[in-house]
Amino acid sequence: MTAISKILIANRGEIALRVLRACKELGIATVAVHSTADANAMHVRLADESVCIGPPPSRDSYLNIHQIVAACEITGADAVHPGYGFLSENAKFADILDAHGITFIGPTAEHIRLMGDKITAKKTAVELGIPVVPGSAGEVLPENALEIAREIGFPVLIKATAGGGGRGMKVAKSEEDLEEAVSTARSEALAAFGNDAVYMEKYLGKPRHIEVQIVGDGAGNAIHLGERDCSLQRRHQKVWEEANSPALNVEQRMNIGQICADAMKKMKYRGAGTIEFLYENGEFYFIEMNTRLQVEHPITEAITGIDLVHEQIRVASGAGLSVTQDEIVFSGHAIECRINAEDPRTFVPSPGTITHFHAPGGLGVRVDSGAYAGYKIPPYYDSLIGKLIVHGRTRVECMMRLRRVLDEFVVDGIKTTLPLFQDLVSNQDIANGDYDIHWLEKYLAETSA
Ligand code: MV4
Repeated sequence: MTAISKILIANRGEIALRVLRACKELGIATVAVHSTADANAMHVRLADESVCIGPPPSRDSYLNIHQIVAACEITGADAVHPGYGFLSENAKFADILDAHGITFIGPTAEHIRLMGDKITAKKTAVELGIPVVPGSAGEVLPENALEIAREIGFPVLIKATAGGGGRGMKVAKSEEDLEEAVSTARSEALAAFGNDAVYMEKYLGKPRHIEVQIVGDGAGNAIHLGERDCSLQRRHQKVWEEANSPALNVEQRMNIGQICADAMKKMKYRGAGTIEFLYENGEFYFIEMNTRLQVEHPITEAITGIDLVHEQIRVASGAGLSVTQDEIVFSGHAIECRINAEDPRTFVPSPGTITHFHAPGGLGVRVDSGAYAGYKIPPYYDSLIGKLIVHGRTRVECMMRLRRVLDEFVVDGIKTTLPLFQDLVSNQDIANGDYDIHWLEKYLAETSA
């Protein structure tokens, strides 16, 4: 056991606040770090201490490892929670903290590296008994591409091994497209990640994106907390997420969950993680694993009653998980809407000052946000200003509650994605749970003026 008494939160916005709340409930002191642009942010005001770590650009502040380690030394923080994004999946950061005797609240650097390389991640998944998308055994070189593609069968998808989140992906519908798809994927991968290695998969045409939440204790015990359906995305940005997936029954949920938990036990995974699948015609196909807490974790918390940040802190300190798989009860349905400071149709960012702000309330409603009336959204960071999470005993109740809650939510002075959710909550396909990963982009194209 390495007791944790003070946590530095290496993040900003709603997730910094989210982590801070968990620390307070556990009686752990908190240190906020912030850029000069965030001096008036809620995460800074609510933390026990704060340290300014640099100018507005992320690379000079929230991504500046030297400044963050210095802030730990100055304040005597014995652990760092990285939130999501920024340094949350940076293995070098985990190594550096380790070298300084500071606990990284997350997986081992080795596991972050393993899953960061998508070819290695897929090989590991196969070894651990997780079903994967049929594809190349490893890296695909231009001279071997045609032979491998013929084996897999067209259409195929070329992906960057250093990629993830959709960057550097190219579809080849037939042999004629292949050479160009491979060469553009390689040059885009090189430009984006400094690594031109690519691999190949069977292209799935109309899948859903379903991901399984797991937590491991690092000593061979692990649990799953069911799945989330994150199919409603635009340009690889999730917009609306739900737990459970409208597409799965209890048996399917417990089956895929058990496969993931068993895999995490085998690798002695420590921390929270998400195993991402494409789901088509009743089959799951692993694509990637995220070795961090995800934005949409609150919908899992809503249906399980388990605080995932509490669990992360427990396992980082060696205290183990607070629950066994048998004790986890899945209850009802939850939906998250990401409230972005963006035009609700074009998604063009809309930074500026929030003039009025009123968050909805009532049974089954959670709002995670650092926004307030008078808050000036800086233009330097992502546009997520809050998350609305609604829970109901059934999906129908959840949707009815969401409709009510969206009418109550007031954010004035800037554009937000709230009007989009008012449209979606009244849509028949959404009501039926009848959507795949392409649904939202098609809907936006069809309904644009
Ligand atoms: C795929 C796919 C179809 N077939 N892989 C996009 C992001 C990255 N995490 C994986 N992605 C995809 N991989 C195969 N073999 C389609 C996508 C994809 C996608 C996946 C999840 C959510 C939204 C998406 C939007 C477009 C493409």
